[in-house]
Amino acid sequence: MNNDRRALLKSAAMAAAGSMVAGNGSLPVVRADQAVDDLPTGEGLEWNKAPCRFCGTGCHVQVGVEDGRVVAIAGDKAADVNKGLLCVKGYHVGGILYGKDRLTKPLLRKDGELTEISWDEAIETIAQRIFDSPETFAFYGSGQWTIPEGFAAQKFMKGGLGNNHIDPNARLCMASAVTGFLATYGVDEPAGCYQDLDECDVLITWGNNPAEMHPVLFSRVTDRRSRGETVRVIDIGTRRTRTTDAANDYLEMKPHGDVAISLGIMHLLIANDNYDKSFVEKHCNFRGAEADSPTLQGEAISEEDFRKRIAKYTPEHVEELSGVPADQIRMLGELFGNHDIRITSLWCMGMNQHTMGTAINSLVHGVHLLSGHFGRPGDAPTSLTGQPSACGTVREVGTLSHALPGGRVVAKPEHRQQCEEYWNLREGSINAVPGYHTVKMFEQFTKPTAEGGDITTLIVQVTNPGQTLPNLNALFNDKEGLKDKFLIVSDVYPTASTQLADLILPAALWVEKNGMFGNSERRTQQWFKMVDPPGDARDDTWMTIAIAHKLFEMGYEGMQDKDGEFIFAVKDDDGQDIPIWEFEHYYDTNVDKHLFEEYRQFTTMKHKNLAPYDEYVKARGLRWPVVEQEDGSWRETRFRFSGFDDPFVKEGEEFDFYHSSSNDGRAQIWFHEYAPPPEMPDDQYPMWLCTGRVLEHWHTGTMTRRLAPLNRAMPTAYVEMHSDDAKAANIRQGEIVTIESRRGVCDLPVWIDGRGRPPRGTIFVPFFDESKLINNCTLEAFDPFSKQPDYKKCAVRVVKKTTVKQNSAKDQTAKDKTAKEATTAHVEVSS
Ligand SMILES: Nc1nc2c(c(=O)[nH]1)N[C@H]1C(S)=C(S)[C@@H](COP(=O)(O)OP(=O)(O)OC[C@H]3O[C@@H](n4cnc5c(=O)[nH]c(N)nc54)[C@H](O)[C@@H]3O)O[C@H]1N2
Ligand SMILES: Nc1nc2c(c(=O)[nH]1)N[C@H]1C(S)=C(S)[C@@H](COP(=O)(O)OP(=O)(O)OC[C@H]3O[C@@H](n4cnc5c(=O)[nH]c(N)nc54)[C@H](O)[C@@H]3O)O[C@H]1N2
Ligand code: SF4
Ligand SMILES: [Mo]
Repeated sequence: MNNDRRALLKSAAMAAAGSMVAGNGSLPVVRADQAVDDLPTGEGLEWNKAPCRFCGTGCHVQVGVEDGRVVAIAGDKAADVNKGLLCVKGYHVGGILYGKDRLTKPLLRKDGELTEISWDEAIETIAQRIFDSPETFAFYGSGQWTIPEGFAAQKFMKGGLGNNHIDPNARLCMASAVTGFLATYGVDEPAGCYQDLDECDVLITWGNNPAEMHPVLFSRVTDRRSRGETVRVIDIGTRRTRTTDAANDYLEMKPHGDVAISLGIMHLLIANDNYDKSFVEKHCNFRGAEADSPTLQGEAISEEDFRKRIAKYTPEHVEELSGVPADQIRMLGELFGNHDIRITSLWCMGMNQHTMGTAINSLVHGVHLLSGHFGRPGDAPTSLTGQPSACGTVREVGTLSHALPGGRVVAKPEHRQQCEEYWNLREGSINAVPGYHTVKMFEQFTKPTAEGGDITTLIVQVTNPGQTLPNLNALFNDKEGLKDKFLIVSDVYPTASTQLADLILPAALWVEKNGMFGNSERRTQQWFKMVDPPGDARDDTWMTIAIAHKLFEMGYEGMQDKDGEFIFAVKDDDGQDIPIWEFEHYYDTNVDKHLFEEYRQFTTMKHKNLAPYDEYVKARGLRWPVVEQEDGSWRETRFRFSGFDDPFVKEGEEFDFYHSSSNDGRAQIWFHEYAPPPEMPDDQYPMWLCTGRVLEHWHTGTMTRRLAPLNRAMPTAYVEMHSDDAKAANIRQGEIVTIESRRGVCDLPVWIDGRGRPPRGTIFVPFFDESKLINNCTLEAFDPFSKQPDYKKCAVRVVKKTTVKQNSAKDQTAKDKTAKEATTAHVEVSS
């Protein structure tokens, strides 16, 4: 590729960023093929495929590498997910490798100062702490782990240490989606796929904002309009967003209004007798929560009982609970009652970060089942994943504290036994008691040991809890000063988490290593290492294996299998160990491939069958279940449980919920009673606080804030406010105000009539800005089944800065920390 073309490609991406930030409703998508119609090689430039590092959409990019550096990014036209399109983050993804302050050396805190140490010392320090107290060690991981990274951590903890204290940030993200799927279908993950968006007549977004959070996916819908197709978008939310701008209808609800709305739709389907009787008779049961100690399975209830319970959710009652006018509820009821159209529902954090998360997920599935809007292309209840591999790594590999690979759980003896067999471990190696979920893990870590805080060493990989846990003052900042607690953080940049770390491990990032991700539509994707990591940065999988091997050398029994072999042993053709625990030899073989082939065995029990590694090398991802055909080729599945596409549906059946929790091939239509949010505005804290994201930044901004165009486009967090609320409090545009909750404070500039527009009584704050930690204020209350906390609603007050008084010493610490971080937050580099 000559320099002109490269410049053109780059300027197209810049222009894209520019046009994006100008906002005014334009869609955050540019076409790769407007910049490049082919991707020439030669002159040392080589292209290779990789999934984008960012969101769960799972776009594929083509990465151009020259002289050992990533120099260009293009959308991948061969990829079914994005067909050559990328959003601004995707176009700039290559630049994330080149921030000036990449971590390049292990750093140990000695007398308060971070000091460079060797990898040997780092690995030894960690292994010794684990050796001394294996049961008080915990692993906090990520939906941004690659599949092999998660699998290695899982095997190390649950297989090697017999310790189930491993949980990922996806607990904060997808846990309620998982419990919703389990409660409804007996097995996790969506039945439909992205093709539903090409075929639906109506798209309902339930409190999510795909125009900014899944931009390329959302453009599949808006593009249809520009082709002259009709698709009606109905946005239900607690604030107006860019998705609202693209919607035909906007239904503004109160927090938890979604529960009432879904009950209201089901009420109408029954009352108007236009639910899908044949689908329900053949394929569904009714389910309700037990009166005492409810479980995820619940209990069977009769249709009659369901009708009685739902009777009170009339459109008028739903209006009272949700704030959405009764007529709009009737409109939704009529749409779902119409079997001639196809309806797809999408949701994400609004429904998952919810203390009724399991309930609302089940209810929306129930709306689709009861109305029969299920399992035909375009008719789908679809939970979107946020992170690039929350599905592939967390849900499928099972890196949650209660889970084992392939849909197994630690509590079931036969599941433990199967894993012990696949891993060739001694019987009884795997602990039957679930470990700590995320909130509990950090509670136990930040509580003094003498007071029962029984997690003393915590390793964090590919996540930034110092910024993203709820109620940071309690769950993270309390670690300060606890001498016997040891925090290890593996990251690529200095972060809010490395601030309190005792040991920092520099990690390889994205195409600096081999990897695999699994996206929102069950699609498993693979990429190869393309460039070297900077300095001494190393792969996260290598770190886990090196710690395991150190323990093996120290004689820790769990690191040997039944035959005395190292649990991560890889042999060469002569049966000799390849010393993959030594980084010089880590790429002597493809460790990812070994781990993936081992993992693949686990996936058939729940019919999440994966193909051999080499099939993913060839493809732009394959959607499981992937089964081998008679001719030896591998076939993916688009529509699960539907007889026309799913190979596991019984011959001749139209639908088959083959992992039904009632063991009869049926899905469960749940009834749950509406309940209000756990904390509501009152006299003292009169406003709702909602938190979330913006298009330009990825979560805590560690990567995107180091990309000059993105950082310039969105340089600071802010608080979105309604102009009448601002007027009433005499607050001006841009003025700095203090947000106070019962848990902490955060100072932010005010944005009136900004990109998102909350109604009166609600404010919204994005959490990407390390210098403005809104999670000082958020609530850690969680759903009883999923243990996922609710970041979407709590009670706050907005105080003009001049009148604020410090109300506790802890708030002062938090503010000091914030001030300190401000100096590291605005690192700008050019990509
Ligand atoms: N640009 C960008 N894209 C991303 C990410 C990113 O950081 N940046 N992160 C990715 C990840 S991990 C995730 S999880 C997704 C998140 O994607 P989304 O869920 O789409 O986005 P959020 O901004 O977290 O959600 C904010 C919305 O929650 C809704 N909400 C508030 N209360 C309620 C309620 O009671 N019920 C319902 N139903 N809705 C409510 C509000 O309407 C509000 O607009 O984005 C993914 N994509
Ligand atoms: N207020 C509020 N808080 C929230 C949410 C919300 O809606 N509101 N949403 C929650 C949700 S849904 C999510 S998913 C979480 C996300 O929360 P986090 O996962 O904590 O946020 P990230 O910024 O994605 O953190 C990833 C970290 O990994 C580093 N990193 C990147 N690549 C690598 C790698 O290859 N190896 C290693 N070792 N490190 C790497 C990045 O620099 C970054 O520091 O936030 C949760 N917190
Ligand atoms: S939509 Fe998501 S996966 Fe696609 S380019 Fe944008 S950030 Fe990457
Ligand atoms: Mo997430």
